[in-house]
Amino acid sequence: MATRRQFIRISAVGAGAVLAGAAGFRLMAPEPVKALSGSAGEMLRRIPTYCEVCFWKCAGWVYRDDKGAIKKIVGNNEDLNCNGRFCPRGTGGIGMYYDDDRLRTPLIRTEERGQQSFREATWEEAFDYIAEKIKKISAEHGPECLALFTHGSGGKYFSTLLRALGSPHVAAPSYAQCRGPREVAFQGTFGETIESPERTDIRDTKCLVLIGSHIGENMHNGQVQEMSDAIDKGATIITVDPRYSTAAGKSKYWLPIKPATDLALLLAWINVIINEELYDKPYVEKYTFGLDYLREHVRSMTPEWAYGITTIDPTVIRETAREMANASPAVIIHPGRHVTWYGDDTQRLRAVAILNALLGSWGRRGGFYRPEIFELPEPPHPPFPEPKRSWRTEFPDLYKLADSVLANGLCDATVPDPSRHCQFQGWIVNGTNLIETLPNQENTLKAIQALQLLVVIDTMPMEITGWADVVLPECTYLERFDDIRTGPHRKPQIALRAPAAEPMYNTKPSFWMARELAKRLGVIDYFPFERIEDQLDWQLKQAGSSLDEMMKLGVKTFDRQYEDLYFAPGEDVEFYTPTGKIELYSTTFEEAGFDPLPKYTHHEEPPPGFYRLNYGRAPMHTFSRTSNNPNLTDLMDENTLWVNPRVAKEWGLSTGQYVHLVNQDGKKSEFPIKVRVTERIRWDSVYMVHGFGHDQKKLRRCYGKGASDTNLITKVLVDPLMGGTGMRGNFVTFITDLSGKEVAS
Ligand SMILES: Nc1nc2c(c(=O)[nH]1)N[C@H]1C(S)=C(S)[C@@H](COP(=O)(O)OP(=O)(O)OC[C@H]3O[C@@H](n4cnc5c(=O)[nH]c(N)nc54)[C@H](O)[C@@H]3O)O[C@H]1N2
Ligand SMILES: Nc1nc2c(c(=O)[nH]1)N[C@H]1C(S)=C(S)[C@@H](COP(=O)(O)OP(=O)(O)OC[C@H]3O[C@@H](n4cnc5c(=O)[nH]c(N)nc54)[C@H](O)[C@@H]3O)O[C@H]1N2
Ligand code: SF4
Ligand SMILES: [Mo]
Repeated sequence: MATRRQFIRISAVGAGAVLAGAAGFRLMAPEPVKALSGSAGEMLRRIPTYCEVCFWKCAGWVYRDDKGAIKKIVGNNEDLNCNGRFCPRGTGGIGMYYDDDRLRTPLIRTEERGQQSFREATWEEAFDYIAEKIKKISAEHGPECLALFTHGSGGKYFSTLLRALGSPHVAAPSYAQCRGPREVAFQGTFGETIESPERTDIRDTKCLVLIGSHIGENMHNGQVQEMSDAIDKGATIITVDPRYSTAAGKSKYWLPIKPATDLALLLAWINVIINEELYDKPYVEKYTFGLDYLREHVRSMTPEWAYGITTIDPTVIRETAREMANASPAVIIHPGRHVTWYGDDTQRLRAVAILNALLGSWGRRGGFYRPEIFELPEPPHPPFPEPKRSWRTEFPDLYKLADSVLANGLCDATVPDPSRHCQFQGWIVNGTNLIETLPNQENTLKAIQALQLLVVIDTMPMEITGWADVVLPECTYLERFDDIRTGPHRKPQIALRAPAAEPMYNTKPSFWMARELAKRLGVIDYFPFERIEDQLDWQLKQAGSSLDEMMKLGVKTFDRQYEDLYFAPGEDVEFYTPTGKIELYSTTFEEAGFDPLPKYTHHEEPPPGFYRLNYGRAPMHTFSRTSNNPNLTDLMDENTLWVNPRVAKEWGLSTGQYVHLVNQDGKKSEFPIKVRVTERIRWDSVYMVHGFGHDQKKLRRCYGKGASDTNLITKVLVDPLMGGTGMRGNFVTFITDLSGKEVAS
């Protein structure tokens, strides 16, 4: 675009999209047909899938009737991620297919007399447009100036496309906006990462410590089930959270910590465990490096010291430390998942890792097991060209411990800066609503304005699509094949996703889109199979299965190939760290110029009259991807603002009343939010569920419902070790005087 991009509400587009039978698309016969009685006695057939409503990827069966209508979706009993049970979001996933606000046909941005709008386009037009722009960018700036942002299954194929073109820049928000710090911290300590699903052996644990990890609202399926089983078997749950979460309600101890002070609590626990000699001595002696340094480091970090910082009673700190030690080694100090909070997150998670190491839980039953993953061969293709530059070239001294591309890093490297040689020119965005996902929306928009090309592949007209030059409508996960799921677990397992219906409207799967672009860009060799079915069949046959077999089974479990699930007594274990030991003292961190032992640093506190903005998950929604889902909006259609009664009294707020919020930088919420007065949140914070407050009118069910936390996250506390974006350093206050027209509902 020569001119500045205008945000386009997709409602401007006529509704004349074609309902096309996609050429070349063939539904696999669901063989053998598992018959099941429908409500009117009709026969239903089942097709295997794995869920795309969140990234736990539970495997299940989709049932459709004789006329091809999708009726329901249930868990696959053999699946290790879900054990036959879907969560409410997964069950409601059918709503993604039936949502009549879905994207229907490719769109291209056009401009007439200064007014931009989308015009409906054919797939050929859309691909030609994109290919021409990509060729131009590659010729003028190098292919490295192309970036892919992706979250979800189809990203795999666009990643192949980008790497074939010569760009290494593939980023997922699930790293720098989510679990990156924990992976870096555990890698530095144990030489291995946690990954997803987490290797936590919750089902056999005797003590589970949750630090800002709210399993129960965080509905990651297998974990929730295992936690409930552990509780039934008498496990102690200790929850550290400024909010009385669902998990806190199931806990023996709830520690309502002052936000941003967790590192002090962790260090005090380490202090108690070392001083009272509660650690697993043979384990620590055999497997770890640096106990003496650690002992010296935490010497003054007593529970009394931590009390002054965290507001947690020293007696409780000692008691909970002893609870953990009593359960050792069947204890888990949970590494958490969305851990980008205050910018010292990697160090906080180092303390978590150290605590687990002292208690001997890594590699032990009821602690952390050794997962195995099924290695499925990739389809043969030429080697990827060696990129000449990477984002690292532009930021050589920053984020040295980052082991993945940073989504925010790519965004920063797109904002024009005369001191940089390489500036990103083209973005492909697949399955991530960057406007709501990356903190500091102003920065995201600055980057977007500097692009020559923005392609968005999505199923819904989300905020990000409004900024695209080309929108490519993907069919939902219920209408397509995708890569075989191979995630890590107690046993290696694979799962198939097959289409249960033909793509609605003029929508297509990512595999097909990426391949069509590859044809036009001269890199078709990287996509040796024309049809994804044939690729999957080839891959499965290499592994001793086949597409036919997987259509019948849905999931297939294999025997473990390598080590046992847990360390054998006295086993010699080589850890993938520089010392070959579990590093209580991290030589990797030291080498990179960072603290080898975690230090507590004080974080800014809310100014008078302001409250820390805290946010999290609701059991029936996933970020913004479900907020328009008809089945799930029935369960929850807006978020609320949790306010402590003391604060409510001071401000004269009552439950049900709408307020606006304004943050420390004067940024105001776009839509008002309903107050919920509750003791379940500390007086220094307010809380809301992430994923609401959409400003795309075409999202008819969720437009203007509730507030967006991202709107108010203008301050970002970046982790100097790996670039994670801490988002919990924002403070808000209330605007109670609403002019009636602002209230959305
Ligand atoms: N303010 C704030 N920011 C956050 C968080 C927070 O809690 N608060 N959480 C952070 C965390 S932990 C994470 S993991 C990230 C998650 O960030 P994202 O993964 O970006 O999450 P969503 O907002 O759900 O965006 C998913 C997008 O994918 C689209 N989509 C759904 N299904 C498909 C499909 O089959 N194909 C395609 N092509 N698109 C599809 C949806 O319509 C939506 O636009 O956000 C991070 N950012
Ligand atoms: N239903 C549902 N489940 C999901 C998702 C979803 O969208 N919906 N998303 C999935 C994804 S990608 C992720 S990453 C996970 C995220 O889930 P989690 O990692 O469990 O955590 P958050 O969503 O960040 O929840 C934050 C919790 O931390 C607390 N908290 C806030 N500040 C502090 C603090 O300073 N100290 C302490 N100790 N606690 C604090 C909050 O009160 C809240 O309870 O959930 C996964 N599961
Ligand atoms: S946890 Fe729920 S939403 Fe996530 S994959 Fe499993 S069933 Fe789907
Ligand atoms: Mo996440």
